[in-house]
Amino acid sequence: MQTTQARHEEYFSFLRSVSLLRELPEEKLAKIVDCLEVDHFEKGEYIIREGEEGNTFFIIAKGEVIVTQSTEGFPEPQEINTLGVGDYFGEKALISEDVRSANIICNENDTHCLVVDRENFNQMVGTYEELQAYLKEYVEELSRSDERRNAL
Ligand code: WNU
Repeated sequence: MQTTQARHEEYFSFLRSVSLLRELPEEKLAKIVDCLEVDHFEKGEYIIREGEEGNTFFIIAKGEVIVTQSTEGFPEPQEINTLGVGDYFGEKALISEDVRSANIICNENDTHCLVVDRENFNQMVGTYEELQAYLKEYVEELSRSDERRNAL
């Protein structure tokens, strides 16, 4: 069995490699490792459904997901993005204080996501102005691209 210490080190160095978190001070990153949960998904499983309330932020540690969204003029949600290891999602509902704006569907068996709840996300982002500004800007950009493709 893997020790807690080994698990901690593994996720710590992984989170260091996530571009969004690269600049976070060591103690912050260590705190995130302490409070994150790991969720496993199989291909076809919905990790997030658009329109639902959401209180969690995800970082992909293994596998792949696709992003789909309901769009005017199409009977089925349209595929708009693919995310892999080191990518993250779910920040928009937390930052815009809105419901989930897209579906996230697991696209590979045994996909692992690191999950951070709202409280810890706010602690991670809130005390770090650059990160907050970056994410805010990004989320606004997502809203603009939603409008361009006539998301419902
Ligand atoms: C998109 N429009 C919308 C993605 C992930 C992170 C970044 C792109 Cl920084 P949520 C659904 C999630 C949403 C985003 C993610 O889906 N998403 C998008 C789009 O074009 N959402 N509205 N592309 S992948 C992605 C940039 O994370 O957060 O909580 O749940 O609304």
